Amino acid sequence: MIVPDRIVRTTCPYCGVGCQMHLKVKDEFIYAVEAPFDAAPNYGMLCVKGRFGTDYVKHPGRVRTPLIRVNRAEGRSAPPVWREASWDEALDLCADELVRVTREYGNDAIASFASAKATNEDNYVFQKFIRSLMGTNNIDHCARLCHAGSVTGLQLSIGSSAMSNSIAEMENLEAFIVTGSNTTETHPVISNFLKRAVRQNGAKLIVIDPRRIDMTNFATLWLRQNPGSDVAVFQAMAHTIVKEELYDPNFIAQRTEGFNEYLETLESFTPEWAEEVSGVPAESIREAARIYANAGRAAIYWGMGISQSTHGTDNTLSLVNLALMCGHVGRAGTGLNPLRGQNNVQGCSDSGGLPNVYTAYQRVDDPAVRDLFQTTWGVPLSPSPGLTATEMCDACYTEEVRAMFVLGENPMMSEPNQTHARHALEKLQFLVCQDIFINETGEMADVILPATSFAEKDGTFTNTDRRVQRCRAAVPPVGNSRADWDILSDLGRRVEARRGIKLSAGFDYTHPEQIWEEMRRVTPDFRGIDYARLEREGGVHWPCPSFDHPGTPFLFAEEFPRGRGKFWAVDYGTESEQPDAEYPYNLSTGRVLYHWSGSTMTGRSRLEDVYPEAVCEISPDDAAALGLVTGDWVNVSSRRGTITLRVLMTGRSPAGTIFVPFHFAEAAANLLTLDRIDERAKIPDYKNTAVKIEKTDAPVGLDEGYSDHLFDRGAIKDPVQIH
Ligand SMILES: Nc1nc2c(c(=O)[nH]1)N[C@H]1C(S)=C(S)[C@@H](COP(=O)(O)OP(=O)(O)OC[C@H]3O[C@@H](n4cnc5c(=O)[nH]c(N)nc54)[C@H](O)[C@@H]3O)O[C@H]1N2
Ligand SMILES: Nc1nc2c(c(=O)[nH]1)N[C@H]1C(S)=C(S)[C@@H](COP(=O)(O)OP(=O)(O)OC[C@H]3O[C@@H](n4cnc5c(=O)[nH]c(N)nc54)[C@H](O)[C@@H]3O)O[C@H]1N2
Ligand code: SF4
Ligand SMILES: [Mo]
Repeated sequence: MIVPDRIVRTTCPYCGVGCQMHLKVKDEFIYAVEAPFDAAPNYGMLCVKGRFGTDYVKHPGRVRTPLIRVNRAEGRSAPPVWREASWDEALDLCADELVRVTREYGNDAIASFASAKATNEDNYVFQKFIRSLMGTNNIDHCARLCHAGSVTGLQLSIGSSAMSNSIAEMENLEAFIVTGSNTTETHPVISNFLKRAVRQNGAKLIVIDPRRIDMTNFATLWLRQNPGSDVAVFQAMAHTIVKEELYDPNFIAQRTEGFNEYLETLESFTPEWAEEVSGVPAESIREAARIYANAGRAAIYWGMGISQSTHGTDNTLSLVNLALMCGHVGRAGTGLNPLRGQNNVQGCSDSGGLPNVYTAYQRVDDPAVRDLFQTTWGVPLSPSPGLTATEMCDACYTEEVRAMFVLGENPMMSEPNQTHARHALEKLQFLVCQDIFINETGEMADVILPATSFAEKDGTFTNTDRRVQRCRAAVPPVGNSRADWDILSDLGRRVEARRGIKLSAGFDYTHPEQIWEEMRRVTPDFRGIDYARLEREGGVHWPCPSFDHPGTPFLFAEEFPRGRGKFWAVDYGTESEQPDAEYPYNLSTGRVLYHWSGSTMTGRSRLEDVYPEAVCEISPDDAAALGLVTGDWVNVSSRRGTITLRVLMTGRSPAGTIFVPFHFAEAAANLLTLDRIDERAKIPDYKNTAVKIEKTDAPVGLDEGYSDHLFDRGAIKDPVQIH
């Protein structure tokens, strides 16, 4: 029995649930991870990633010292040759190059990705660096590829995009919809609360998803719509609610606007019409509408199946319309809940990692707000919103952007149409990546700045229900790595010197708590949260304007940030790439339980042994038509590229649609996807790509049998059951 040297309470570095964990440390090594039973939000539960997936912290591949590329002349896509450098040399090079680019091409020639993996404090310092010293608002992060469709829809209709209700309310739900969220695999601990609501409290669950995901096993009703046909289903539900007068006239009168205009646009969206478009029987649509509308309290939870679409904004608006007409928002057990993905994607946005806003969504183009930040920091700031992540990629290609700073992200795995993204980044004059590993984007960089991981630094993360929680150092940094905020502060001081300026609140931080205190000063919504309170209470839900305020587990009790909730007319239509004679199948991409995004972290953990290889999930009918069985190798091709991987026959996939996780560099789904975007949200469509499938031979030199447990030849499997 090992006796730990210490047990450190911290927050999981993977998903937005924000599970509290105890890291058990012996000889500066995390040998076990457990969860406190008495602490929200997870009350003792952890999923496989939290419990077994944090060993990447000590992986030999961690970057231990700054690296400078020596074979620049060969181009960014040549395999990198690095030399080790001192912090002074690496940071001076970054400062020189970034300042040079602003002088030669203007401030907006700099673009940057903030990090949904780094802390609030890290991201605050980063956006302050970009805005105050680079003079541009060109900062964005993976939220653009994620909940941008949800955010845009929610902003238009209610003026706020955060999840409106808390995790704690989930167990007591009466009825709820889960749509476009494979909750069991992507928010596993939340899925347990949702399943408990069904099993223990008899809550009614409606799952609306083209794939037979695990949540369907708990559903009262499962609507299996054709991919991309959500608007038709939700509008037809609204049609039913209106025709059967199931709506809430008081809520509509007191809290909303535009209902009558909306009604006029709804006439043609009958359930029978929706059945033709979506394949969901009209009667099931009516039943779903009745369950949702008749419940005293009903909530909606959604994920990427709604947001990541060329009509992600419309998908969201049509969900919001349902909640507004039934009055299912603003009370416990109701709400509009986009489940946030990354551990700190909520926090990165809250800390100003977006092109149009400073902390807590205070707009850069609002003179009063800008004045506050100019006065605090002591430097003039740009009033024009910056480029979004997807626009940055194009701007690199057209050479409007010449230098890029990537903090803890991996666009070379996560952006759509990878070949285009590669060509774009190849054109940069200077690329710096600050990460704990050299990921696929780092391989193209000029400089790598080694950051410490979550287990080696202090700070705060904000989870999906807006709960600010502490991240605490448990083990010393590997090699010469430094905390993100510390590296960025050092760089900030060097750029100040080069520009001959000194900010009034500059970059002299010695502890993240000082950064949080500055954030608090400029952000009314955070004023009631400080480190001492987080120590006492474990976590606080923002908005929290003062120390005697309890925090806000559910939003919009009195009114919406935009005043009244607005009904929006939505049209059914799609810009998605549709299957045709040449590319007859639809490719849907997404996640599996055991891996994280580009698998930079999980691929360097024990989880890699469980799930070492990409799979192409295909329905047994499609497999039969193509003469395939589980374990066969196929080439999957779109108009943009080809990947080679093995087939897994499963009843999860609907006929005509295959599913490939985007985690694996050797069969990168984003070589196939298309960079066409939703015009309002600028989000790409990761769920619809036209592809063809051809049987092929096993790649030469493959280590035979290393992942046979995934591919039980010929079997029809449920991938959740793979161990
Ligand atoms: N294990 C693991 N967990 C993760 C992550 C990870 O990489 N690995 N990433 C995190 C991040 S960043 C995020 S954003 C979340 C994402 O969490 P999810 O949104 O749950 O993740 P996806 O795998 O993209 O699943 C999207 C769901 O949408 C469904 N879908 C596909 N097409 C359609 C459609 O047309 N309409 C509807 N309604 N549904 C559709 C898919 O069948 C799937 O069930 O997960 C987070 N959690
Ligand atoms: N085909 C397809 N593509 C997708 C999606 C999809 O569903 N399908 N989903 C999209 C979505 S929702 C998202 S959110 C994006 C995710 O895309 P990204 O955010 O680009 O992906 P990650 O792999 O999570 O990148 C996190 C990086 O942070 C590093 N890191 C971890 N901890 C730290 C730290 O403390 N400090 C620093 N500096 N670095 C750290 C990791 O090593 C890793 O390199 O992918 C998008 N792309
Ligand atoms: S559910 Fe999310 S936060 Fe909790 S242990 Fe799993 S990955 Fe970590
Ligand atoms: Mo995400």
